[in-house]
Amino acid sequence: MENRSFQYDKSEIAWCPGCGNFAIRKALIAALEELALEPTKTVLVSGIGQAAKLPHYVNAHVFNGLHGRALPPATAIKASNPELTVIAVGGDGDMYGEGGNHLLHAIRRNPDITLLVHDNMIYGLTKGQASPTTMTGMVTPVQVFGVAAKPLNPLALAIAMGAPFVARASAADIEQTKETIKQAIGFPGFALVDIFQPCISFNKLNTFQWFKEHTYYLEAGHDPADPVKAFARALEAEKLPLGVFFKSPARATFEANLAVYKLNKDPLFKRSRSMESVREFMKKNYS
Ligand SMILES: Cc1ncc(C[n+]2csc(CCOP(=O)(O)OP(=O)(O)O)c2C)c(N)n1
Repeated sequence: MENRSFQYDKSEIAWCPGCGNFAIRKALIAALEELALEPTKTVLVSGIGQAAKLPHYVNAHVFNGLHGRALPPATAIKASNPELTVIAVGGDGDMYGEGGNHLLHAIRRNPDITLLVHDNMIYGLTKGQASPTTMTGMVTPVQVFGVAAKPLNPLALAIAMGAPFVARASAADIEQTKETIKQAIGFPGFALVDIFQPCISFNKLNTFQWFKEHTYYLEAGHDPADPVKAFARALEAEKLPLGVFFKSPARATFEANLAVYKLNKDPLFKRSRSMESVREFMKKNYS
C-alpha cells in the first residue's frame, strides 16, 4: 500500500537542537497531510542552506540544486507536470540574496508554486554572515563594524511587483504557520510565505522572544484584496504584522500560458521526444 505520510525519519537531522526550522518542518508536514496531498505527487525544491535541507527531511519528491536557484527548476517541474504540488523552500540568503533575481521573475511569470522562505535574518549554514534581511547595525563575523545596508522588505517587494499571494508567518506559532502554508498551497498561482525563524546559533538578536515581542497578527478586518493597504501594512517596521497581507483573484499561471499547452493538454513529461527534431532545431537556429 502506498505510504501517504509525509513524515520522514530515516535520516539524521542536521539542524541545531532548538532551531526554528523544526517548527516550520512540523507545520509544513501537518499542512500537507491536512490538505490530503500525496507524497508521490508533491515535490519540494531547494537550493543551499540550512533551510534548504528541509526537503531531505520530508517524505516527498525532492529536487536539491544550486544556491539561490530553486525557483527555476520549481517552475520547470510545474510546467512539465502541472498535476504536481510544487513547493520551493529556502532561507532568506538563498531566496532573497543569491536567488533574488529569480524571485523577481517568478513573480512576473506566476507559476502555480508555493515559496516558503525561512527568514532568520542571517546566513545560518555559513555561520552568521549578514543576509539581505539582517537588521542594520548588526555586527557579524564579516560585518565587524555592523551592517550598513537597509534590510530588504520581501513582502513590500512582492506586493509591489504584483505577486498574487503574499503572507508572513512565524515559527513561534506552528498552528498559524500551518494554516498560512495551507492557504498558500491552495492558492492557484505564485504564493510567497515569509516565515520568521530564529537561528539560535548565529543570530543572537532575533530570538524566539524577539519575534514574539516584535510581531502581531493582522486584524480580522484586514482586506487582503486591497494591494495599497497590503503594501502599507508591509511597510510597518516597529511591530511586524503576521498573516495574509495580499491575495488577488487568480490569474493565468505560467504553465497555463505556455504555447505547448494551447492545443495539446498532455503534460510535457508524458509526450515523446524526438532527439532528431531537437538536433534539427538546434542546427537550424543555433549553428
Ligand atoms: C554561489 C554560492 N555562493 C555562496 C555559497 C555559500 N553559501 C551556502 S549557503 C549560504 C547562505 C545560507 O543562508 P540562508 O539562505 O539564509 O539559509 P540558512 O542557512 O540561514 O537557513 C551561502 C552564502 C554557495 N554555496 N554558493
